[in-house]
This record gives sequence, structure tokens and C-alpha cells, in this order.
Amino acid sequence: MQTKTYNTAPYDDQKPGTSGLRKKVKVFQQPGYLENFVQSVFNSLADFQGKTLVLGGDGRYFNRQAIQIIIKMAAANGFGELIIGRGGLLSTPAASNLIRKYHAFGGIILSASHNPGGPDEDFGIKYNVGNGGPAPEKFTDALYQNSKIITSYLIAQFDDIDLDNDAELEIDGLKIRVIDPVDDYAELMAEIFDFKLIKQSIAAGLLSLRFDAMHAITGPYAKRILENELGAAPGSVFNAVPLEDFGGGHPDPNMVHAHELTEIMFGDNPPVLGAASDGDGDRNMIMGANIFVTPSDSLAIMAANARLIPAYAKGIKGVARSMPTSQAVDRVAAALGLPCYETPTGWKFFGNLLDADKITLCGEESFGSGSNHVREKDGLWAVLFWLNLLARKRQPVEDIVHEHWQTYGRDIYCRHDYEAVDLAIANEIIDHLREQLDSLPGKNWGAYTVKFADEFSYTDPVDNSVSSHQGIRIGFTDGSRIVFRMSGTGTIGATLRIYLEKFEKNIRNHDQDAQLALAELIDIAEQLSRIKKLSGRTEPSVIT
Ligand code: VG1
Ligand code: CO
Repeated sequence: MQTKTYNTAPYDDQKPGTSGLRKKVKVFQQPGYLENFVQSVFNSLADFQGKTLVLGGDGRYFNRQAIQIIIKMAAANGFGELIIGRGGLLSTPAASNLIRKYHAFGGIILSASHNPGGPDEDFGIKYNVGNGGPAPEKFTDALYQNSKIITSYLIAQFDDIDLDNDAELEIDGLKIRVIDPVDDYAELMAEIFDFKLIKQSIAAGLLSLRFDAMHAITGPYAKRILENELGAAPGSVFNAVPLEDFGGGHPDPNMVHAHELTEIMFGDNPPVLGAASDGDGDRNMIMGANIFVTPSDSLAIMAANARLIPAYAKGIKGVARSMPTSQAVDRVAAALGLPCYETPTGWKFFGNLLDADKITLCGEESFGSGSNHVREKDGLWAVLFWLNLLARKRQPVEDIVHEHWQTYGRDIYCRHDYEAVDLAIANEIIDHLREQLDSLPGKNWGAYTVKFADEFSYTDPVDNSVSSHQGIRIGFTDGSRIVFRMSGTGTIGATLRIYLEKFEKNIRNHDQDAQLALAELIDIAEQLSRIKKLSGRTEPSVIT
């Protein structure tokens, strides 16, 4: 194979964040920028010659150009086989599945997930390892170091590959398979869930749904599985055609950005289930008629009912949640006698626990949940979990949630995001919080007394690696918590996140508006952080 070496100079900003490298498209379009990063990925790997790489993305603007470059770089660097989703498309969980199923060495996923797309918006790239999951911090640290000293990259000299038709090609010993992006994933879902029962329930009119694909990658997956295989009415899946700019919206499944779905679910004659997924198909929002299920509650409800799902019928090994996720799932784990792990934010921290079979289900407050079926969070999987649950329980979503609260109590929860804050101000806010930590325990605000205040540090129970500076936690004697974190996925300034949580055992207090119930904690959070004061904002950019 003819390859060419191109000289290059390093860029100093190629440090991967919570989930890969995310920058404005214009940044990625700088000469050699994408190439430097991809070569740095390969320079951080060993023993991949002749092996398989999975490639695909969420279809956002620049996906098509980027994938052709990566194909030629992977070829020049010595991979033996490339498995690529047709059109250059693969949802993140589908890519994870392909890596596992075909025993690939790893995969490259092109996505900035829930961030907007288009020529002036965001692009992203991430490397997944052989277990199908995001590369661990040890790898991303090495990759960043390599990106700072890179001097050249390699590109094979052949024409662009036709990605629009399924194909099996060979170029000088390199195999390229262009495959249907949905087939293998749909097959996996049918193995996990009771498709027959869901189909019967839909056909009998007991189950109905609307799924907002937000013009992102899950459109083709949801159409095929929900409408074609399970028989949901045509049009149940809407905004189903993936667009390079997601139709101009944020492909982020929450009530702010998936407002069309929200209006349906709070309108006249809503279906039994409402759901949405994000840009790359790993997030999910679950709604019922007139109710929004917080992702933290959704995880807890899944854990409590896992035995109703064929793949988990024999019971689950344990559960895990990211630190800022509410403690609702902890209560289920305690009641069922299951281990429960608290990890830093980001799916990469669940990989070791899943590989070691210490957990079966895991999730994050940020609309992500998943299981040991892949090593990424999985939006459509969560939707199918709920459909299966609803088919078994034959109850409205609202009743399932309320019954859950009756049994375990309710963890009233919300997150306030302050986006695009000046980085220096955001750092000052976090530093100021950090300085107060030692003096907080024992301090009172009304009924709230601080029990502990620390900066979260995680020691992985499998490989003992330590990840520090993972967010500021303030816990109160009644179990309430306030957590502060700086986002690792934003591309403009800094995004500050405040996570607020309060436990309510009393059934009579369960039907409260979260913002009202959390008002006192919201106030304490401002007193401690002075975010509004220092950033000059009067309210959060987004509340979820
Ligand atoms: C956010 C979420 C985090 C999630 C990450 C990737 O990170 O908070 O829970 O794992 O996005 O999700 P951050 O650092 O901005 O808080 V996705 O759907 O981008 O793959
Ligand atoms: Co995502």
C-alpha cells in the first residue's frame, strides 16, 4: 500500500474531556488538526497491526470528510480491517456492540453527542477500546502527551471509499466492510427484551409511544425497531431523518430541547410512553402521560424491576451511578442486597466494573443508562427497557413511578447548568468552593446541617487507578446533597453544573415541584458558590 508521511506541528489543545475531544468544526478544519489527533491515537496504541477497527459517527457536519481521512490513516498505520457503518453512520452504543461482537481492536466514534452540529457548531472524536467502551484516563492522558510532541502523520494514497452502499472490499491486503448500521444492534436488542410481548401489547392497543429522534442518529434505529419490528404506528418515531445540523436544534433529550415531545406528553391524549434520544444515540429521556421521569429515578426503577426483563431475569450483580446522580438507585441496591458503586462522571468509569461482572446496570443523571450488553450508555435500550416494563406491568408510567417512591421514598432532584461562563470566573468559583470545604462540616442553614464537604476522588476497585478532582460534594445530615462540577464536554468558556438533591420519605410530600422543594438548597448553593453574583447571570441557562 502506498502511504505518505506528512510533516506537522503539534496543537496544544487536544486534551480529551469527559467523552473524547470536542471542538468547533472550524477548529477541526484547521490544517492537520484532525490528522494530528488521529495519529496521536494510533501512536498511543500498541500491537494493532493487521487488526480490526470499527468506524462511524452520528452524521453531523464534517462526519463524511473526517471519516475518509481516518480510513486512509488507519490503513497507512497498519490496521488490517475496517468495519464502517453505511453512510459513515453508527450510534455510539451500536459502535460499542460492533467492537465487541467482531472482536475488534477498538473503534473511532465521530460525535459531539448532545452538542449542536453544523459548520459553526461542534464536532468530536473519541477512541473506544477492545471491550467496546470509552478509553480509560490512562490512555487519554498518553494520547494528550503524544499530541503535544507529534511531528508527522501517515496517510494511505487511495481514492475515497464509497460509503453509501454495503460492500466488502480489499485494498492491498486491507479489508473494508461497509455494513448496515442497524442490523447487529437490532439483533442484540431482540436478545435482551421480550419483543413478542411488546409487539402483542402494541397490537392490542395497551401500549403506545412517541419517540423524538431529534434529527439525530437514532432515527433509523428507532424506525426499524419500534415501528417495523414492534409494530408501533407509523409516525410514532418523529424527527427521524438524521440531519447534519440536527435541524438547527440541540440534540439533547431533555424537556428544554425536546419540547415537541414534552408538549405531546403534557397535551391531550398522550401516548403511554414518550421518549427521546441524543445526537449519538446514547442518552434517553423517559416520559409518561403528564410525567417526566428523572434519569436518576429511571435508573432506580430499572434496577428494582430488572427481573421482569428476559436478559436480567436471573437477577443483577450490582449497580453503579456517577457521583452527581441521585441516591435513588442506592436505596434499591440496599433493599435488594446488591453492591452499589459511585463513580466519577463519564461512562469510561463503568467499564472496569462491567468487565469484572461487579455490576449489571449503571447510569448517570445526564439522561444516560445502560447495562452489561455494551460498554456505552444506550438510549434506545433504555426505551425498550421501559416498553418491556410497561408491557409486563400494564400500568401507566406515573403509577410505576409513584409506587416506586412509596416503596423507597423520593429523591427530589434537579440540575442547574450555567453555560458559557468566562473560564477565569468559573475557575475562581470552583477554587473558592474548594477553600471553604474544611470549614463547612457542622455549619447550619435553617434545617440543613453540613455532614461532609469534600472534593470527590475515585479509586477504581478493579485496577486501583485514582481519579481526583471529580467535583465538589456537600452532604447534609438528612442525606441531601449539593454537588458542583465543571463540565468536560462544552466548547465555549466553561459550563458550571450544580446538582441538587433532597430525600423525601413521606408519601404526602411526593407530589411536589422539584424547583420548589429544592428552593432552600438552591439558595444555599448560591451562598456557597456565588455563581450568579460572579457570572452576572440571574438564572441557569438550562434546568433539567
Ligand atoms: C456530560 C454529562 C456526563 C456524560 C457526558 C457525555 O459531561 O454530564 O454525565 O457522561 O456528558 O455524554 P460533562 O462533563 O459535560 O458534565 V454524551 O451523551 O456526550 O456522550
Ligand atoms: Co451522547
